[in-house]
Amino acid sequence: MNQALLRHPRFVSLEGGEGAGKTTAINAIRDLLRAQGHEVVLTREPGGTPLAERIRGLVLTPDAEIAGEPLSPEAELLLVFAARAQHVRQVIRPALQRGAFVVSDRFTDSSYAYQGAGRGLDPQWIADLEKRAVGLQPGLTLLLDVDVAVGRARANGRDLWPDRIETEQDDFFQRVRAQFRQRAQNDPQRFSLIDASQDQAGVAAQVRGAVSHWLEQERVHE
Ligand code: Z5A
Repeated sequence: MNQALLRHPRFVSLEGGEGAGKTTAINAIRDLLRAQGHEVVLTREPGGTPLAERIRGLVLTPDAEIAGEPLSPEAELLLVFAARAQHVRQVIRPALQRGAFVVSDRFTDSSYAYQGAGRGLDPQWIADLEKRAVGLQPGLTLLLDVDVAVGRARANGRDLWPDRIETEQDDFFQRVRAQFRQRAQNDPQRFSLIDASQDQAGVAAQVRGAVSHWLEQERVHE
């Protein structure tokens, strides 16, 4: 089995805590790339294929509503990777192979943050799954970083019931945020840190700037 981790130049991911504003950001990227004549595939995780969306339902539906038994952290990790294995093979790789850009609302960095730092699972296990089941990394990851309380207040402002993960306490989300920031610091070539405390127009402007800069750099290296 091929265990190499390929970083693809037309694959972009968005990461961050809840309420960071990924929806605004993803639309800004789509508009920018389409204006330059590119095919753009927008997708999300967990999910992105019919089967992976069903797995998303298992991961995010509150325990009591699914089977009345708690989902263990280990099962949660394997479910998000099962969804990702499908997503990569059914959607992401075929799109990249035909020359499209793929923009994903979350990817493997979320597993390091939520299942690794949040749930306390061994990051080496996640790294093994990433190599064996995924084999692909984004060329650019935009980390939308915002204070946990601000992001949660924005998310709670919507008229939606919290999902299984959103019912966690603040210390869980502080560990998630710290892990995202650490990963961005460790890999400045792939990550672009976006100050998501600004208003939506300000966040969209930063996102467009980061993507344009990255496209310029890619052209230089072509
Ligand atoms: N998860 C995992 O555990 N492991 C994994 O490997 C993966 C995921 C891939 C689903 O993700 C959950 O899956 C997620 C991690 C876990 N759980 N949590 N928590 P999701 O992306 O579907 O869920 P989310 O991150 O919670 O989405 P979100 O709250 O919708 O965040 P967002 O997409 O970044 O926010 P938004 O929809 O763009 O905006 C939220 C609200 O804030 C909305 O009312 C906006 O109008 C408002 N907003 C947005 N930006 C601003 C600004 N700049 N100012 C003011 N108000 C704003």
